Amino acid sequence: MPKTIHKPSFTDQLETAPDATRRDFLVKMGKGALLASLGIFGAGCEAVDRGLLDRGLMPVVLEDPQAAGLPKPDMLVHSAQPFNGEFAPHLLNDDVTPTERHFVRNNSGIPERAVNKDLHGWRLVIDGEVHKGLELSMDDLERFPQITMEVVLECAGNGRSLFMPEVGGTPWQRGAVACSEWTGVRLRDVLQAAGVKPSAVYTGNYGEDVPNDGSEPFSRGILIEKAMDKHTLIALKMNGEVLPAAHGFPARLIVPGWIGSAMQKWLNRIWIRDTVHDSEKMSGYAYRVPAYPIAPGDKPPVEDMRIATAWQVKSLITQPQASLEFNTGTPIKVRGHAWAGENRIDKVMISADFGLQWQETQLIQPSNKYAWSHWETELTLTNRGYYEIWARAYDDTGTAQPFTQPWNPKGYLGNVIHRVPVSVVA
Ligand SMILES: Nc1nc2c(c(=O)[nH]1)N[C@H]1C(S)=C(S)[C@@H](COP(=O)(O)O)O[C@H]1N2
Ligand SMILES: [Mo]
Repeated sequence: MPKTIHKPSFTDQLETAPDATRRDFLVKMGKGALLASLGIFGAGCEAVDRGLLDRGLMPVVLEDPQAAGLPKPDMLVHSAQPFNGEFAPHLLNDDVTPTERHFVRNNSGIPERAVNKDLHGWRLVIDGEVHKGLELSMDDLERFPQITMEVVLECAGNGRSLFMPEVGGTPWQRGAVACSEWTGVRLRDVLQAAGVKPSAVYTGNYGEDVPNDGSEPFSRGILIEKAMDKHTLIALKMNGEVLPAAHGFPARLIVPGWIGSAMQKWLNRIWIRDTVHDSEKMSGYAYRVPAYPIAPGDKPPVEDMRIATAWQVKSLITQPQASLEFNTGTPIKVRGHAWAGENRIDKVMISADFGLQWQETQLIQPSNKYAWSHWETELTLTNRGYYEIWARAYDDTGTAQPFTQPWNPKGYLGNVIHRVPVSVVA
């Protein structure tokens, strides 16, 4: 466990407040009075207003999604507390995903700081295996060169609802993926300013969100080589705007090609470690997959589990929308995206006859290796009936998407081909 930053939360004590939610309670008492009543600060509570909370105490975390502008319009909401929601594939047709169409995946509440866009007292701490520990303010970060990149961000559990037998966890369909434009500083530049010691192996990433059940805060890490890759960012902006509350204000990691959980939101500490990060979310079955293929439903021993890192080749059909009806002979525009973790997309094929015949689509190259590629084609169906449009992407290593979903206990890294049903009438 890290040393100073994650002390037990005073939010636990608030749970005992009679007949009031924590927010109501805070509003009624005022933050200062509340903290004083808990004996956290003495007479004065200016410490709160001066933003000293982050050093020893957890900030209050909001459980009210509306305060953070959630849910977004047309969102399929899986849970409100913590907030998790995605969009249907046909709503993800944009080349660059607008912020209001980016899925949201939270393990706990959204920090109040993020909702209030409050930078007071916020620092990004870099410590551990570095020559010089850093505590960077937003001004400090803004002085580093700023990089802008479109990057696919996809939850490791995207497609989980397609696993058979069923697995636990948020039942994501296909929409826990997006490709927005992220702006920020290279993590490498910041780590070089701190001076990474040769003993560095891994990062341990921390954020300001705290589970209210007393469990360990969500923390994951990445290999030091990935942290030093020039494409790995500490993002300060999304689609040209300051990070929205739900997406990690004031700073988050963007780790291109890797699963979304590597992209810590509400970032406030990067602990450089001389060992693989061993937080709860790096251990056991969390974000880990079997080292070898297993029979659906089997649970391999924990020592056979490996940390999930990069995504494999995948595609999404964003047009047409599922279950539309077309007339015979009318050309149907078929369109979508494809991406392949740290590899490039080579081609995307579609079939409308359950895989007997395939048609190559026109591929539009992405703006960079980590943005998604777009593809499109036209399909003409001359006979009435029920059809499924299948899309299958191939990457530049010759790997293609599977026709049936390889199984793992937590439903991670699902990349089975996308099938969109349509009917054709005379
Ligand atoms: N601090 C913090 N960072 C986090 C999470 C979280 O719960 N807390 N969720 C992670 C997971 S599992 C995913 S998939 C992405 C989702 O990012 P988004 O909500 O911006 O789409 O954020 C990651 N970063
Ligand atoms: Mo995730």
